[in-house]
Amino acid sequence: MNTATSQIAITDLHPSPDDILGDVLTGLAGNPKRLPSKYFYDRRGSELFELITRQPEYYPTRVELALIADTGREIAAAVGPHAHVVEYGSGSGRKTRLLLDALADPVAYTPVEISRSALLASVERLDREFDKVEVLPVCADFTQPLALPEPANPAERVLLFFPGSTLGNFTHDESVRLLGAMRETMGEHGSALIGIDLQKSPDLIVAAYNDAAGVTAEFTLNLLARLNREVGSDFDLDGFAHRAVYEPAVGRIETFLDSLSDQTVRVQGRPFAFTAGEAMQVEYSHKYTDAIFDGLAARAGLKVTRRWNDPRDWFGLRLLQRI
Ligand code: AVJ
Repeated sequence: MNTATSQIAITDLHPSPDDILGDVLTGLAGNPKRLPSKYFYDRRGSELFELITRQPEYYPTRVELALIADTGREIAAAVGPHAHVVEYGSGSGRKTRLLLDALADPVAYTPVEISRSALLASVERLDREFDKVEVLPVCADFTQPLALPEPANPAERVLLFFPGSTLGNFTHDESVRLLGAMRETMGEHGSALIGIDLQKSPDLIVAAYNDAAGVTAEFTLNLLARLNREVGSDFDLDGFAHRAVYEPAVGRIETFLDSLSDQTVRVQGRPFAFTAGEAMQVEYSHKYTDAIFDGLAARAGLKVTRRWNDPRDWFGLRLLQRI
């Protein structure tokens, strides 16, 4: 179904709304307690994430932007002309702009995003900047396979774009399911360009998730503020502390909110007891080696056909096709 908003039509695939209360109750009932990181991105959370990308310690965004700028010609040659570019999630648009500028005559651009407001905010500027690219936003859950809208000028191929190492927030099993959904959506001759944060010196990784200005800590704690508003919980934001550690054996950042005292949190009357020092797990950010990433791709029926890294091998872009 199409909903006209200014001049851009949104294809609304009616994703089932997030069951935020159910997810919170399930997560708090677990041992250890957990909260899903997908709920970080309310309005303030998205603002704080943008601020994180400007912290000196948070290298992924800067390095990936430079990598796309430096390898744009090679990416364009590998992808081929007349692509329908489909972006998973809608970011600030900076990476999209670089990619669309580099590609040979892209015919259409489709951001896929579960939040209608984030979707609209991301497309209006791009639509004005690229008058030869048809903008066809889709409101959908990108972890599921999806039917893409048909551009007015037929595309020769689909290019799925999943930057930011957002894949890293998913466990390996979840990633295989997501890559499998991408395989369905890309079609027989399609491909996917995925940004992955690479394993490197743990000090660099730990610093990126513990910036000196405390923006990441505020970002993590904002989850509690959001839940207090949206599910009627009574988390005391001064009663918890952000802690992000790198586990080299599994290759991931694990972020926790640690309870600073014995305390009881109520969610719509239901009590959840925290002991002093108890860690509630709130986010994973997986870091990859080629062996790990290629293995996930293979389990999803995909192969890596091109790889580009920045000069220090901090961050990579991978082009995937069906096996
Ligand atoms: C937006 C998911 C890629 O995991 O690096 C940044 C989110 N969390 N600092 C990441 C995040 C803490 C970010 N991603």
